Amino acid sequence: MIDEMSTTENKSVEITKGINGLDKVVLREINGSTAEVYLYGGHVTSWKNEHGEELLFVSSKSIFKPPKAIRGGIPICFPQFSNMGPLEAHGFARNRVWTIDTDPPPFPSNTTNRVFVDLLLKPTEDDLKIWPHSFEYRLRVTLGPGGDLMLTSRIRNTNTDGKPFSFTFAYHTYFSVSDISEVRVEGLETLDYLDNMKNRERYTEQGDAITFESEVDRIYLSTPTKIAILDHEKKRTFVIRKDGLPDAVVWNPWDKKAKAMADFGDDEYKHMLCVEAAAIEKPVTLKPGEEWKVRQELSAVPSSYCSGQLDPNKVLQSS
Ligand code: TA6
Repeated sequence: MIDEMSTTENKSVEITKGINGLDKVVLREINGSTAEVYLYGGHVTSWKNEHGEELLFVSSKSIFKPPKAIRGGIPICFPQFSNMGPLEAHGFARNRVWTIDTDPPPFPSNTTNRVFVDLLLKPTEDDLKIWPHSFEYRLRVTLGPGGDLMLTSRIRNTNTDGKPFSFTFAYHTYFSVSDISEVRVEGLETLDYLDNMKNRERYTEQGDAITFESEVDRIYLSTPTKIAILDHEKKRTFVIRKDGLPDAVVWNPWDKKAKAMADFGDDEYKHMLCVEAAAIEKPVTLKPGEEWKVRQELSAVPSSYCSGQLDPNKVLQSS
C-alpha cells in the first residue's frame, strides 16, 4: 500500500523505471535518506543515508535481467535457502515479478508516519508445478525517520487442500564496506555454525569477533536479536535487529569465487559482506491459514572502533 500520508508530508513513494526498464519503487525520507526496491524479486537494491552514501552493495556486473537474480542489495531467499531442497538455489521469490499490494490486510507494526511500500507475491501455475503450495507473501519495505531500513515479511499458507508446507528463508543482505580486511562482526561469538566450506559440518565460533582473511560461508545458529558489522575505515557500524529469524549467514566469496561469478567483479569481494537474517536450521512449517511474520531492521551508526570508544556490547545491548 502506498502510504497516502507519505505523499503529503514531503516524503515520497515514487513508482518509476530502473535499469533495463524494470519497475522500481523509490522511497524518500524527509531527512534525505532513500531506498529503492525493484518489483523484480521484491528486491531492495539501494539504501542511502541522509548524505546520499550508498550503504548496500550491488555488483557493477549485475545484469538486472530476468531470470537471473540481481547480484547484491537484499535478495529474498524463499521458499528455499541455498541448495537445501529440490528448488533452484535460494528458491524462486527473487526471480519473480512482485506486485504492489494496494489493499493489504491491517499491518500491526509501527509504520505510522513512516514511508513504506507493500509488495505481494503469489505463486503462478508454473510455480505450483515445482512447489505445489499456495501462499501469499507480503513484503513491506519501510524507511524510518532516522533513515533505518526495515523489511517485514508476512507469509501465509493459503492451501485449500488442508496441506501444511515447510520452507527455509533468508534476507540475503549485501552490505557495502570500505575494506573487508578491516571489518569485524560482533554478536556471533561462541555460537555454533554450519560451515559451507566444510560440508556444512558444525563448529563453534571461538574468536571475540569475526574477521576476514579468506572466503567465509557460515550459517550461525540460534543467534541474538542484534548483530553489529563494524567498518573500521568508514567509522561506521551497521546494526541488524531481527525478529523471528534465529539464524545468520555470513558470506564473503573472496578472490577465487569472485572470479568464478560472471555477475561479480573480480575485486568486488573487498567491498562487500553478506550478513543474512535467516531461518534455516529449523524449517518453518505453516498449516493452511497460518501466517509467519518476521522482520529485519538495518541501521548505520557512527563508530570510532579504533579508538575503542565504540563498545560493541553497548551497541548490541542498547535498545
Ligand atoms: O548465503 C551464502 C550463499 O549461500 C553462498 O553459499 C553463495 O552461494 C551465495 O549464497 C550466493 O548465492 P547466489 O545463488 O546468489 O549466487
